[in-house]
Amino acid sequence: MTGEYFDVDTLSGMAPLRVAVFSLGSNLGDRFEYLQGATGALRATPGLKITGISSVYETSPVGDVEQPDFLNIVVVTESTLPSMVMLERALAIEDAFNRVRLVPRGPRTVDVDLIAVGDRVLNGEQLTLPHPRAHERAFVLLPWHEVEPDAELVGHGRIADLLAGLDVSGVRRRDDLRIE
Ligand code: PH2
Ligand code: MG
Ligand code: MG
Repeated sequence: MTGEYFDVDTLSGMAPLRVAVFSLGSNLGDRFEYLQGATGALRATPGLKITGISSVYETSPVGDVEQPDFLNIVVVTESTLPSMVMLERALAIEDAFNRVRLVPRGPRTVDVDLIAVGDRVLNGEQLTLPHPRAHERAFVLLPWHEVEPDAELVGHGRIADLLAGLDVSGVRRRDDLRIE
């Protein structure tokens, strides 16, 4: 057993209620429907309560892979679930929506990334918290900031301050779309 599976409060032994932040992205097929479906699957997760969903953003692809634009959203939740259980749920949702992994960081029907779980810091084999690239990704921070303007990304400070140093021109709000 690794430490990844144990994130109970060491003092009380109880599972703490924490804010867990997910970033969802799609750039293949019916992108909006994939985001809607994956959000519905998060909503149907026992022990996970959605407290906020960002607007939908049309975003230029970040990284070296040439690929179509993404739709991205951020879903903010509250949960007492261990982070690894949330990760496993995210991966199961990707599988359920026919995620295929042809190119690393390449096009996908739906990507469900666990960005942060409270102030948990973890460098596990399967899970790194917070997400190792979240602090430099406007397509994560801008939607997150819309839902939680005062949020902090543990180890990196306030997301508002992080955003001030980023180019956000590739992240465009789609006011014609809304995830339920
Ligand atoms: N995801 C990636 C790589 N690049 N670019 C945008 N705009 N949105 C994403 O969700 C995204 C990306 C790997 O997961
Ligand atoms: Mg990703
Ligand atoms: Mg991913």
